[in-house]
Amino acid sequence: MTISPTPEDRFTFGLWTVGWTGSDPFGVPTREALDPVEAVHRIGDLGAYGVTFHDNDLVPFGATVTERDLILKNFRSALAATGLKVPMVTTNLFSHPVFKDGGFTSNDRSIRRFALSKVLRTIDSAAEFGAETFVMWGGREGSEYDGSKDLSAALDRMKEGVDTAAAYIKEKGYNLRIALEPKPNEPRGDIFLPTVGHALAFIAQLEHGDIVGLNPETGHEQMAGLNFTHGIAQALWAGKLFHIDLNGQRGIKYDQDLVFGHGDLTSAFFTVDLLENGFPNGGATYDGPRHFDYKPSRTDGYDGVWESARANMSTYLLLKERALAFRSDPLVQEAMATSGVAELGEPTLAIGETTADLLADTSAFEAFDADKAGERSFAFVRLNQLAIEHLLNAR
Ligand SMILES: [Mn+2]
Repeated sequence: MTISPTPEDRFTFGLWTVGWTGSDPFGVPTREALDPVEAVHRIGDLGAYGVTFHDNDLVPFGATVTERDLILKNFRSALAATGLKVPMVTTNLFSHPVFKDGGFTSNDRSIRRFALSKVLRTIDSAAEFGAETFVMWGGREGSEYDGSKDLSAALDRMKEGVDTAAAYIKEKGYNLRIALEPKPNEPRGDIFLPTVGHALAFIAQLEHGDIVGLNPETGHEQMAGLNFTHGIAQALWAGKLFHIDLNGQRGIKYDQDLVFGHGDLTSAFFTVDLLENGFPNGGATYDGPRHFDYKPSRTDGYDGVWESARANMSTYLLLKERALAFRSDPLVQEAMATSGVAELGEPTLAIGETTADLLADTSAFEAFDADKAGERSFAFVRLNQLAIEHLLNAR
């Protein structure tokens, strides 16, 4: 079964995804470079809603003003012809050798000033394209050797960089929010703000944290052995899921950037279940673009590039259909009730109940039969098997 996406599904792709030519630390590119104009037309034909980019995906590092203007003119024409939107823009602070020790946290102050200036210029560009999210992935912000960095100063400089960018957005009156993208390692041995949790704690320390949130990526959490669905759930709960990067990853290893669902499929099912159905007992929901940050395998030619772009969207829609069927199945609803899923939505204390009231409630303690309560079967395995059977379209 193939499901065809439409722009209403709000699927978006980075230019660097379908445009990845296959170069890796061990080999040269396996595909010719892709013109951004062709990329826009191709993903538009496949039913995508929008396209995203790093500044240098579009305008090469060091391009002249004339070159820049021509590239932007052609790109705008492609957007106009296809109707594709640009919901997110980001800055490349990692490819050029100048960023080998980071942008915001390089030990070299002149490089930090260059990086910050590059970010502010990209923010202007993002606003011109009508983007609502400005992603910051600090891939080079980190270290290999703990003695090479004053870690407190590095966090101060990271805070300075993000707060300065956020203050600039406010000063200009742009309709933009910043989304930090955590990653545990690669390319640096250890990257600062390695997980969703670290980033949320960092945002709480910012002066302009109100417009700073998260852009969690499936593979980045899974590289650290963490549960991606739990990560986006906590970001949602904190009101900080500003954007999302969907892809596939098979366990704790290098960043694979596989097609969404081609890694941990059960996890992908519950990710889509959360994004589409929300929390069982209500709460914050996500209504932003479904952005794919993947790499078409370097084993494949351009046939495989377009097949993989289509596969991301098709897999998402299949999982969406399966997740809707899962939640609407009366048997699943009964199993969820048996498992106490709704019960967790009830506050532990009654409305207006004090700690004194709780301590005075003998039924909660003195008369509470812990041994009996300990005998309850939560029947989580049955509930999960129902999820698996729905995932397999066996129900
Ligand atoms: Mn990745």
